[in-house]
Amino acid sequence: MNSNQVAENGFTLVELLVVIAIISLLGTLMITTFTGAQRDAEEFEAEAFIKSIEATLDVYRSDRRNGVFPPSTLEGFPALGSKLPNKTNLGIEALVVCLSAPGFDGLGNDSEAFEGALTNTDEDFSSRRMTKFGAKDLFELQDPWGNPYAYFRAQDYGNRNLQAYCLGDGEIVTVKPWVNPKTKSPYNQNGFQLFSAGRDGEYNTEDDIGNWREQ
Ligand SMILES: [Ca+2]
Ligand SMILES: [Ca+2]
Ligand SMILES: [Ca+2]
Repeated sequence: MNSNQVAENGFTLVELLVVIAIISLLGTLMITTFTGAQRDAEEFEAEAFIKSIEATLDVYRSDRRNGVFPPSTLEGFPALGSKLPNKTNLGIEALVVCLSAPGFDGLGNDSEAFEGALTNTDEDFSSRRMTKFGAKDLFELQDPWGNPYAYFRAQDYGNRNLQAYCLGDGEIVTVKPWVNPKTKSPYNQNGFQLFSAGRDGEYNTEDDIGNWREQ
């Protein structure tokens, strides 16, 4: 085979290998770009959701009937009746009860997203209906990966009884308020922490998404 024949026959073996290598590289790049975009979409969704709940909590606190952010425990809610709540998800359950109480309508345009995020991973109920959703479930709000958002009001940062959470798959794990490494104190001393366990489904790890700003 001389060089003229090669030109007439089109690709040599080396050229073919180069083409295959380029095609596989492009494929890898496309897959990487796609999974990267998906990750960003879910993280963006969690960030946006936390911001909308933050705004609602500000409305809740400024309502003269409340004056404070919702507690992160269900102690003292009369509608629980004689039935004691179980020990998991208490913070986010108290938040849902407060924001979906029949007398509070501060969710406005966000109520659809709020209702879409309702779940009950630990499958518990109150004696009487405590929310406007027509069920006695003690609901949580779930993140884009199916796990409850964790909620701690600043007054409850030191309360270890509020640290048990039930993941979407039923596993019970420990959740702690995030500590600012510079001040050694929990973030948001005058407010609350609301955060997602992030993509890894574990609380208090690097990929968590929360409502504090690194300083
Ligand atoms: Ca519970
Ligand atoms: Ca529950
Ligand atoms: Ca995490």
